[in-house]
Amino acid sequence: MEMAISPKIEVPKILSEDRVKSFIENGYISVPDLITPDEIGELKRDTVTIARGGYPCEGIKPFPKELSDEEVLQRILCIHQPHYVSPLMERYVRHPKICGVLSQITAAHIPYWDGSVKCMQSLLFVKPPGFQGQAWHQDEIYIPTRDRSLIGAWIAIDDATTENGCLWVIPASHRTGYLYPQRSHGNPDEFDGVDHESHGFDESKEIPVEVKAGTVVFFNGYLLHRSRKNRSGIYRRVLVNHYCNAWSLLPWQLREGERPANADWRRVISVAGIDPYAWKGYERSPKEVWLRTCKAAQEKDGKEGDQRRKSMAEFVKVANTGDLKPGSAKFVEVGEVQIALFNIDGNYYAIDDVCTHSGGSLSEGWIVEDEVTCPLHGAIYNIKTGEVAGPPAPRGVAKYNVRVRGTDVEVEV
Ligand SMILES: O=C(O)CCC(=O)C(=O)O
Ligand code: FES
Repeated sequence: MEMAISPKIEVPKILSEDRVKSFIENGYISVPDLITPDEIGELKRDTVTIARGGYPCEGIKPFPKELSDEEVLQRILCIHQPHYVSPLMERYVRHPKICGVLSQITAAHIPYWDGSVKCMQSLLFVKPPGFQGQAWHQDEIYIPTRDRSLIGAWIAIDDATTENGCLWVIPASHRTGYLYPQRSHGNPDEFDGVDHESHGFDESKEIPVEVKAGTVVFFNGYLLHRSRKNRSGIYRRVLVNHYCNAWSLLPWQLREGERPANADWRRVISVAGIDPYAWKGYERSPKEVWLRTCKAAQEKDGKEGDQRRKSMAEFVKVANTGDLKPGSAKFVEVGEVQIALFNIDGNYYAIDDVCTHSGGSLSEGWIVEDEVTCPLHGAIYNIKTGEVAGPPAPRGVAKYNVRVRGTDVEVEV
C-alpha cells in the first residue's frame, strides 16, 4: 500500500549559512524582529482571552467577572498547550518566518535532512512580577526525540531582561547529547516547584539572553537553560513553541502496546516540509490545556483569602443536601473563592478547589474514602483537612467549615 504523505509546506529561508552554523555550534540563536509590534499586540490580547476562559475548555475555568484583566494575568505563571483551543496561538505555531528559521536549523546537525518540522507543544508564559523562574533543565528530558532534534522557539512578547527573568543558557552545552541528572532545586523562592534541576556541570559558563519584544530565541533540546524569578515591575510574557524533525518518531508517552522504539505522539502539527507519518493521522487534546501557577501566585491567593476570611467570614449556602450523593463532589463558588464540596458518608467537607501543584480542579478528582486525587497529575489531598497526602502538590489547600441547616449545606467563607 502506498503510504499517504502530507503535501509539502513551503516556508521562506530566513538565515544566512553562517547563522545556521552558529546554531549548530552554540545550540541557540536569537533572531530579532521576527515578530512585528502588531503581532505582539494580538498575542497580548489573546493571552487575556485565554486566561479569562474565552475559549471554553476543561482546564481553564473563567475567573470571576469582577477581576480586571490585570488581576487575572497576575495569577498565572504559564498556560500549557494554548494552541489546542486558540486559533490565534495555532497560527503562531505555523508562523511562516518562525517556521522558515526552523526548517533551516531544527535538524541541521543531521546529513540529508530536508527541512521538515512538526510542532508538539506550546507554552504561554505570563510570569508577572514576583513570579518564579524555571530551574536548570534540558527540554529533551521532558520531550524525547529520536535524533536530538527537539527545539524551542521562544517568542519574546515583552522585552526580556535579567530583571524580569530572561532566559540564561550555557552555550554549546548541547553538543555531546549528554542528559544531565536531576535533583530537587531546593530554592522555591527563585524557581518554580514543578521542575527538578539538572546538575553536574560548570554553571559559571551561563550567559543571559536579553532580547527585545519581537525577537525569537531558538534553542536545542539538549541546551542547558534556566530563567530566574521576575524581580521587575513588569511582565515577562513569552510564547514558547516546541518542535522537532518531522522524520523523528516522538516517544513522548508510551500507550498500551507501544515500545520506546515505535511510540509516536501524534498530537502534532506539520509546519514545514512534509510529514512522513501523516498516514497515522493527527490528534488534538483540549484536555491538555491548563493554567500553571507558582509559589508567588499561591501566596498571593493565600494572603488575599486569609484577609477576606478574617474580615468577613460567614456561613453561605452553597448547595442542597440532595445535590451530592455520598462519595461525590461538587464545584461551588462564593465570590472569588473556588471550593470543592464533598459528601463523605453523609458528612460534608469543603476545601479549596485549586490544586497547589498546578491548578487542577479537585472537585473533578477521584475520591477514595476521605482522599481526593487531583485529575491533572495525581496529587492526593485529605478531604477533611486539606493536607497533602501524596505528591506532587507542594502544600495543602485551605479547609472551610461546613454546617447543614435543614436541607441547606453552608460553607464558612
Ligand atoms: O522562559 C522560561 O522561563 C523558561 C522556558 C523554558 O525553560 C522552556 O521553554 O523550555
Ligand atoms: S495540578 Fe498537578 S497534581 Fe494537581
